[in-house]
Amino acid sequence: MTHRAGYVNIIGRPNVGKSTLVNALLGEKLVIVNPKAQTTRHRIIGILNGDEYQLVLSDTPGILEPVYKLQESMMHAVDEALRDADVLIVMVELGETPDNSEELLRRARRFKGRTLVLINKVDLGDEERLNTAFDQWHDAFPDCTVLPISALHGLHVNELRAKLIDLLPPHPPYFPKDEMSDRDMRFFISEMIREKILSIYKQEIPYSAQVVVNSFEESPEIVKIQADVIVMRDSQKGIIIGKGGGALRQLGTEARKAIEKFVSNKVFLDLKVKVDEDWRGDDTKLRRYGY
Ligand SMILES: Nc1nc2c(ncn2[C@@H]2O[C@H](COP(=O)(O)OP(=O)(O)OP(=O)(O)O)[C@@H](O)[C@H]2O)c(=O)[nH]1
Ligand SMILES: [Mg+2]
Repeated sequence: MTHRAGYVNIIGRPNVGKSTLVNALLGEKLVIVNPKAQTTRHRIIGILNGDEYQLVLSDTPGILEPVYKLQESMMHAVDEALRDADVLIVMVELGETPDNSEELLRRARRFKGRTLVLINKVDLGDEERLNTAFDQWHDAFPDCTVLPISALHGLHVNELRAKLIDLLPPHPPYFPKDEMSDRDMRFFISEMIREKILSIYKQEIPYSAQVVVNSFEESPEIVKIQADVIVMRDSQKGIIIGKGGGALRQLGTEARKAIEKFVSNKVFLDLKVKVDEDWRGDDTKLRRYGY
């Protein structure tokens, strides 16, 4: 049999469940997920390997009107995913209408290949709402398949995976067949720490913070990690640390537990908090941090 491989790239507004779907299709938690919008900041590739196929999934940041430079870089990641997709998944959530998703429509319509429109979070509505959504999205994308799913509850995810594998063109693998992502361990560790920042801190803090893993030393007994949490202002540093260091301790403990699960080993995590003024508005700084 000929080998099949291709890029299935997922775009959609913030918080509709793109990253949840990537994890569900992979059958493993690779990318971070959070109820707050703008969780994903990069294009992240997740790879599903079979004997005769390689499904390359791209998770992307949610589509928005960029206000600061970091968000501009996030939209570049979306546009890059539009350029190399074999199959495009346009993900929307129940309740979202084509009228309030202009930016998404504009981008999706630029793509000329096979497009699937997924209506996610159908577990949150009844049949009537789903029918309305189905009609609206079908009208907006008359030539595309529209499918209802629940990425979180696994509804129609197996059927979708089979369909995507079916759509892959004949092609040799793009990545070594034992790889699950294009990103390295340090990236995923920094993301796990950022995920805890998203869940522990309120308001602007998660949007002003980023994480750099400076060292990662692995031995059979323990993994030693040193990472910096970088914020934009002194006042934010104070909030990250918290009264008597309590918030930072909580962050360190929760992040360490998540990383231990990921690396299946004991972890010693040393977290420092630093200020790098307006890092998310400065091109040079963004590049240095990998955006
Ligand atoms: N009820 C319900 N919630 C879901 C479903 N899929 C995802 N969610 C939730 O929606 C929230 C956002 O999920 P993410 O996967 O982080 O969304 P995203 O599109 O990657 O978001 P950004 O990275 O911010 O663009 C999380 O709280 C998920 O648990 C679903 O099928 N049903
Ligand atoms: Mg995401």
